[in-house]
Amino acid sequence: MPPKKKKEIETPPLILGRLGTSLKIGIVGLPNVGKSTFFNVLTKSQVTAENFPFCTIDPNESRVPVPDERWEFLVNFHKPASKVPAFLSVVDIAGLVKGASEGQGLNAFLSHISGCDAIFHMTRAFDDAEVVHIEGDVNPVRDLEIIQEELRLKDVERLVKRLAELEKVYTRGGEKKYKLEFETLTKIKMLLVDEKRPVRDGEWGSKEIDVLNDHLFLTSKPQIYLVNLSEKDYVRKKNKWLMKIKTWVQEHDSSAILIPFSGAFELKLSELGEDGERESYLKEEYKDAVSSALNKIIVTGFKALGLEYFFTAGVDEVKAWTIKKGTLAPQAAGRIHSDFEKGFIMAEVQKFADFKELGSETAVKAAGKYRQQGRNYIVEDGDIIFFKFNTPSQPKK
Ligand SMILES: Nc1nc2c(ncn2[C@@H]2O[C@H](COP(=O)(O)OP(=O)(O)O)[C@@H](O)[C@H]2O)c(=O)[nH]1
Ligand SMILES: [Mg+2]
Repeated sequence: MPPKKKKEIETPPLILGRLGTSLKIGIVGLPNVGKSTFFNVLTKSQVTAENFPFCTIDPNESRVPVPDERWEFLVNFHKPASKVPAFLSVVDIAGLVKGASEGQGLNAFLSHISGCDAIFHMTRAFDDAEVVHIEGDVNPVRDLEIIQEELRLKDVERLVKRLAELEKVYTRGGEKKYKLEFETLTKIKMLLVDEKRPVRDGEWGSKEIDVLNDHLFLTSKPQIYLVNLSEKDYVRKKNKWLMKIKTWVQEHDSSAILIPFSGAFELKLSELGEDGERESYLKEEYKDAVSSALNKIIVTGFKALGLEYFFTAGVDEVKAWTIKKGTLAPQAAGRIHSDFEKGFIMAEVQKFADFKELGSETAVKAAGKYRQQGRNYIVEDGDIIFFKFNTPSQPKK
């Protein structure tokens, strides 16, 4: 058999951040803002609800199922033997204190953040005399500044060190190989050091993104701002800091999402039983006007990692397969098995909305909406896919 000709495949646009799909989001903030409480609630409520034994990776890291009505629908439809949702990996990072970037406090904080691909930046807007505030009083805007500055200083430290190394290489005639890195880092230096702004504020070409992805600066990581309110404030949707925090985020991270929540309220909900206790509490206490913010937080975190998923669905299994946004069909198939990618023939795709509306695969086919897609198809979030492939041992027909 002659070797198969490799067809040119379009490469998806470069994305800022780590490759692959095993990405994590870390909870970052000052001590005593409610990070561990939130982490435990997330882990507990989501994990015990579905009983996925493999969720807890270590005491500080957990895989939390990503809630999705489409997945629920498919599970209810097929009643499969095995059901696997998508997961968000969340890391509870110990509180960052002022001076951490200088090695005061623990540098481990920062290396843990380095290991994460996005950040839940948690800030405390609840008053509680019982809970000591590390800076003396509640002031979430100041706290945002403190964390932001520590992250920036850590980036500066790393940047300056690397630039010094590059300068040495330069004097030994290594200009060519390191030109792009040197120029990109010099540009970053202007931003980080001269303008005191985060890396995410820069505009980067695809070659520069290549360099950035070798360094993965802390201030280039997407952040979601979680504002921890008292139950009372969360319920009445009012808090004197909220507007100020919004303004700060607007000015410092304009495309970022801010989510108010209440650790105390979520904790209370998580302690209520599964069998309707939670629902009746919300109904009796709040006439269903208030609900948990956890689902929104998980989904937003997952998206911030640049991840999405497609489904495979049948009576054996309904499963969400996590991919990077912009993944081509053969690589998506490769998530299931490498043979699927090597022997890729086509992806048979149904849109979830069509499946739900029309009620069955047969109906989707009859409506002409069951599509056969080739190697250049970019998989979309929520696609229901059946891959056709040649197994390597099978002679090609
Ligand atoms: N009033 C109130 N206390 C909270 C809340 N979340 C956490 N705490 C308390 O604040 C303290 C520190 O919480 P923890 O989650 O360990 O904070 P971390 O240091 O950011 O991980 C504990 O005593 C918690 O019980 C909250 O939403 N409201
Ligand atoms: Mg903690």
